[in-house]
Amino acid sequence: MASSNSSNYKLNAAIEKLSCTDILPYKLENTEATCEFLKKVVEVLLDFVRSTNNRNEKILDFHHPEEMQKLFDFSIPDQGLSLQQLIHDCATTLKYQVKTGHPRFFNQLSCGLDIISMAGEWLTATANTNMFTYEIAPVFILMENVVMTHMREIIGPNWKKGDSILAPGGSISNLYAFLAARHKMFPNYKEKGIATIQGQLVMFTSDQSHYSVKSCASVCGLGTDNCLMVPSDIYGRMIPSELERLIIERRNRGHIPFFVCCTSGTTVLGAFDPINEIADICHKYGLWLHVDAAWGGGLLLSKKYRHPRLTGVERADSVTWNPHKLMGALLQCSTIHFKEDGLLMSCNQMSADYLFMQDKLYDIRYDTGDKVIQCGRHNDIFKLWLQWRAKGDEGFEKHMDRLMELTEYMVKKIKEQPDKFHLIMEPELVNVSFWYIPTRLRKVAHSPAREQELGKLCPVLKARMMQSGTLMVGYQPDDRRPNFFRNIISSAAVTEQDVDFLLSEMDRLGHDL
Ligand code: HLD
Repeated sequence: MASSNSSNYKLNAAIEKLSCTDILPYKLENTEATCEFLKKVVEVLLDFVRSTNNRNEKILDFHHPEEMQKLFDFSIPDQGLSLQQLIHDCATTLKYQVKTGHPRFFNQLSCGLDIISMAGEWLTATANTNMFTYEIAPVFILMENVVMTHMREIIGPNWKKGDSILAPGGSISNLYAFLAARHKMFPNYKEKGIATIQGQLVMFTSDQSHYSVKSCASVCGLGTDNCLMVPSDIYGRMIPSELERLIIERRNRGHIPFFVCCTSGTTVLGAFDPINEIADICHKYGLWLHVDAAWGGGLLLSKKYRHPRLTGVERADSVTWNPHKLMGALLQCSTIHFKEDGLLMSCNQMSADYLFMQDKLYDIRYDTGDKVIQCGRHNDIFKLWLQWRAKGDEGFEKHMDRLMELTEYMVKKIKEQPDKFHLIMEPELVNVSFWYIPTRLRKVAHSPAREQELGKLCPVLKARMMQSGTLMVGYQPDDRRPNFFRNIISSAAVTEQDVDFLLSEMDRLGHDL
């Protein structure tokens, strides 16, 4: 493949020695040379796309950091390098990059390389604008409006008039929910600060939730001890009676419970907390309900799988939903939605008068920049809008259903080979949790001691996967068990044959452990 032989990418002799100041925007007469350079970059990218989709290619060419530092010239030179050298640098960078869109990459919640969304990202890079004002991003701002409204309507009919924003990742989306909730309860906090709250604020999330929820407590001055980790059941779902018990306990201590995060799709087990029961408790005690559906939100698009998992989501006050996960939009693409309009603005607005002038040519409600605590905002909407245009709602629904079907297929195959694989539980989402059983442990009855032994093998088998470059599946421990594998099917590239390959490759690499 060309991608593994970067010397193939030869610029023609007339331009190979040129430098960045010989092309646009410096030398208009070299517009053609500029295009030749860019076409060569695109050639490098297209080869990466080809090899990402080629099952005969490895997912990665693993090297330890010290070795990689020798293989790759990372240095910043005194004198600028030639265009030819830059092309070579691009090719070498991709040569050592993990192909996260490879059909055998099952390692992360965001896997895959959606071609339309990638095309969108290329356009976004070329347009190179900031999303804070309509003035410099008119088309993108209107697209954001349309797509965010569409997503809110999918959450629930009573959400249409709400508000949303794209944020840099699910963690920051959760932080926006926290800030809006505190602002709603204590509107003076923004100006008067911590002294305005006469007591200790406390928040609640399940012990399986994303660590970013706890991080809000630290970043926003509550302290992590005031983010209560509500126990979950054996499937990883928050136990509502435990939530209520903890709320009462803290109220009795004079604390101020104000925020509950309900997780729709936990990172490890893919569990869905029971939204309706949690919403009842929030209603009873007057607490803000945030649904962190960063991972599971994609299932809102599926009639078949939405219920019962996300039933009741329309009762939330805010919802995090990351299209860069199940929906396969390119990284990153994370959204946070509010049922009530106006909160984001009143909570975060600072009215910087050099940017958000009130006397502009156009309707300044289209300037979104003052709704956020960031200033600059990357354009994450175009790639999602273009992808949604390509698929339609129907295409996304089929995509969600397909990922779930493939997961069901994987579970079936695991159950057919009980000597080699131990399924930990029936998944609710595309997370499949299991142990691989090597030959020597196949005749040993399952017990906590065997689990410990199987747990020890996970890092060894994962290391073999990375060294062979043929497969990537994640592993981790949790509160109830030692290391186990967590397989994620969230890439449109995956087929039943890839699932078969995954299981047989684990056995090939691990049978003698
Ligand atoms: O927080 C996480 C985000 C992602 C992702 O966007 O791919 C956790 C994980 O992935 C993960 O794979 O555990």
